Amino acid sequence: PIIIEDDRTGLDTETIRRALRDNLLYIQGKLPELASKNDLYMALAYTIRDRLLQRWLTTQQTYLKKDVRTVCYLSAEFLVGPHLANNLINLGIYEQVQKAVSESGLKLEELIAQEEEPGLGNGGLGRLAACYLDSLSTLEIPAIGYGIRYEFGIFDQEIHDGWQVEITDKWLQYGNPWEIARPESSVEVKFGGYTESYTDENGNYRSRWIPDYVVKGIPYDTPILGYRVNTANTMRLWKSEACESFDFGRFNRGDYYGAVDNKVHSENISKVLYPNDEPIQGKELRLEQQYFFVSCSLQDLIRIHLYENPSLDNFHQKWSVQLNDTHPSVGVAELMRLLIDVHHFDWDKAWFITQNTFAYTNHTLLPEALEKWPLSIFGRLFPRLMEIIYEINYRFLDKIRIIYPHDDGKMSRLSIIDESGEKYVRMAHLACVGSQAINGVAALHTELLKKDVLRDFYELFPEKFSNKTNGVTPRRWMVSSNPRLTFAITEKIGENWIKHLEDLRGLENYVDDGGFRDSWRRIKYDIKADLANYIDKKVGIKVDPSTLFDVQVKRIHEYKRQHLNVLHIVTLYHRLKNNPNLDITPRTFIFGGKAAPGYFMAKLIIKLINSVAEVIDNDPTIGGRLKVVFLPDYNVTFGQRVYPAADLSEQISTAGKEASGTGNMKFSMNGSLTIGTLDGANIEIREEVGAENFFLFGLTTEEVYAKKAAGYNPQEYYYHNEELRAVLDLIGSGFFSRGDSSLFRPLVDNLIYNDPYMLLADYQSYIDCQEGVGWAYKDQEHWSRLAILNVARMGKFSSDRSIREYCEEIWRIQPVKIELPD
Ligand code: 26Q
Repeated sequence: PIIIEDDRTGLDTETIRRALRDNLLYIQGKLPELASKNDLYMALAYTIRDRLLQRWLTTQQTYLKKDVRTVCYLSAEFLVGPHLANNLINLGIYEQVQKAVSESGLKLEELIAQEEEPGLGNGGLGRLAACYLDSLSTLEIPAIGYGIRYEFGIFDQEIHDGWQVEITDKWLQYGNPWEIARPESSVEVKFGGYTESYTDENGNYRSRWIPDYVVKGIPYDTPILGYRVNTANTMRLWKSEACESFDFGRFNRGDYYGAVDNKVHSENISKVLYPNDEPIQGKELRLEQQYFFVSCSLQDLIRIHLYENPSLDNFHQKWSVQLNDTHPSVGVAELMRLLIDVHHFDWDKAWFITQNTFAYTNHTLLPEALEKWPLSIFGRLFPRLMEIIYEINYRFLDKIRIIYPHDDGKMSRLSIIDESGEKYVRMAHLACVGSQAINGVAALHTELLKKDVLRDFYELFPEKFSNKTNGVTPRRWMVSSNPRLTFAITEKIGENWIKHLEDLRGLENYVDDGGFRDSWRRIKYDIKADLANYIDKKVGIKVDPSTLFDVQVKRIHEYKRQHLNVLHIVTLYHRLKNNPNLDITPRTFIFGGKAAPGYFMAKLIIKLINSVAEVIDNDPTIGGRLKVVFLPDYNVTFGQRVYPAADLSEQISTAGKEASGTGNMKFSMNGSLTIGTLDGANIEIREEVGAENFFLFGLTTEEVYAKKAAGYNPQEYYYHNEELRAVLDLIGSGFFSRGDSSLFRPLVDNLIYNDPYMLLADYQSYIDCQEGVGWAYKDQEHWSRLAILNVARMGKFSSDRSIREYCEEIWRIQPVKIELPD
């Protein structure tokens, strides 16, 4: 019998070929001869989406039928990256599609490159949420990710004359084939106005919120398919719209602009992602964004819950809601409001449900990066939530008074309201009080939380605290981004490691295999050559793939110390100028990263990198031994290109400042070695790969604290270290800025006179360590061994491991198998 597969679900090459032609004609409206690359991409994307839909709908139906316990991940950011390649890999149809596409005269890789990535996040925190969605689906855990469908994501970065220029990210301009709008599930969110109390028909006192305006939230759903399973969970992002497109009351009164104003403001809420990766003071719209998506999401959960359950009494038994940092922590007050005002629970029962529903992940140690909102703004936007927060705080402090009698310091330190000056709502305190679990994102980070930032809360409820070291998904960060390495590994140890990353251990058996090391090196070289071509195309700089590729890609921040890397580069340059025949290991320094648009020092660091790059590139005495490249517009797509091509990964933050870092894991998984401080997850990476396979330098957290306490004076280093002084003076003199000695003055002066991130204290240790790196690289056989061992020992850093820990220790949720109907 001839079996003809369905055009929407069939996975063989012939069916996919037919489906592609069909979608090109009927969705894009194009004949093959006139189709653009983007038309073909869209046709392919729809072809793949069709193949996700059956799995997605079956998954959702199974969840409903079985009434499962579900985790709900609330995050203001989801930096998912391009979908196409990952969906092909997870479906297991990459080769079939490759063949099917070839008849269009294009390569699959070109179509994959056509996809515009959704930049709905700033950096680590948003990307972590995306890795977690991948692992949740792969582990067959019932889950839903809720966030904001920003019309404009993180800005595109251009470099003009060495400076960062921000360009609007128009990711939706050609349409988004991966999402489905669900206007029938819209919800309404209140803002402003006032509260009043009333007596209901049963004689109960109640409060109600009479808002100033109401905004509509429309959900847009994207399927997140797991690796080689049928589970496809949902990422549900909310778009804001005005409730009525015109306010006819106002319109008829002749207030045309007033009528349109409301519409404009409502639509602004989901308009743009704030491009800051730390809180910004008092930006009202940001707070509206947070409440908007949290209220939409909780109302949505309640609606789903009541579809299957007679009441909300068991809400906490069916849902575990994870707060990705404090950005959604207003949810604690909002769930209380919904339970009390809308569903008529009494306080104690509502509080019990709320506390048992939420869990909170902290992602920062910088005290200045703890989110707080002026009471004046908070109370005006959410008058009813303000009352509820006061009540939560009142009852909380009542207990504290009993535990710590006469300790006013304790009371004011723990209070949800900061009353030390202008009054603020402390979002981390609200999250801690309203959650059943609190976690940090790396072992050191969690320890420091307990000792420092959240110390009083730890003393109060130690049982709530635990560590959940971050992880990243090997599907995107190895299989999809590094197919050559994936093939080489799988050839030796099979493909189980893709779902069980600990199995990479099996590679240790091949470190002594010279042939394997040889092919390992060849693969790395080829990938570096590809990157070299890309660099030439993008910025017109020729780099040599046989040089050591020394890479630092991440947001630009003083605590991440990209400028310490620059000090090393200038040191080498200075040495070569003094001694042109010096034997050094030729290096290519590659930087990438965006600066928050208002962060002057970060932008100056970008300018410095580009200025140093230009001078070195034009200096014939260097003869290509040093190259510096700043690649504009670092994003997920570029990350996938650069991690596999790196020899050396720069993880050089001041100890105690980087909560975890996740780029550190992506590099190491792709066979690059790390130079790093004892900070965040670096510590655990070093523990896993072995001290002898990690380039360690710098002060420890304790030493940083001790030095600060003893009165750190960077000038001592400046005056006592001749080479350091020469380097700083060179930068300060205008040598890299066409003689303009004022350009980098703020940066240099800040280091000499202030140096909050202790670059000068770590300088010599870093330089010496880098010298060791240079020597080690000269012994290629040795280097290859270290690289292979790094990959072999990265099992711990799969986000699958992180998610298993969350499931077992925080969410108490188990996998649910999804069976497709035949
Ligand atoms: C908050 C309020 C107002 C405006 C912006 C923000 C905001 C937005 C983004 C605050 C912080 C962020 C992002 C923080 C972040 O990315 N943190 C990183 O999280 C990673 C995942 O846990 C860690 O690996 C990094 O160490 C940490 O810096």
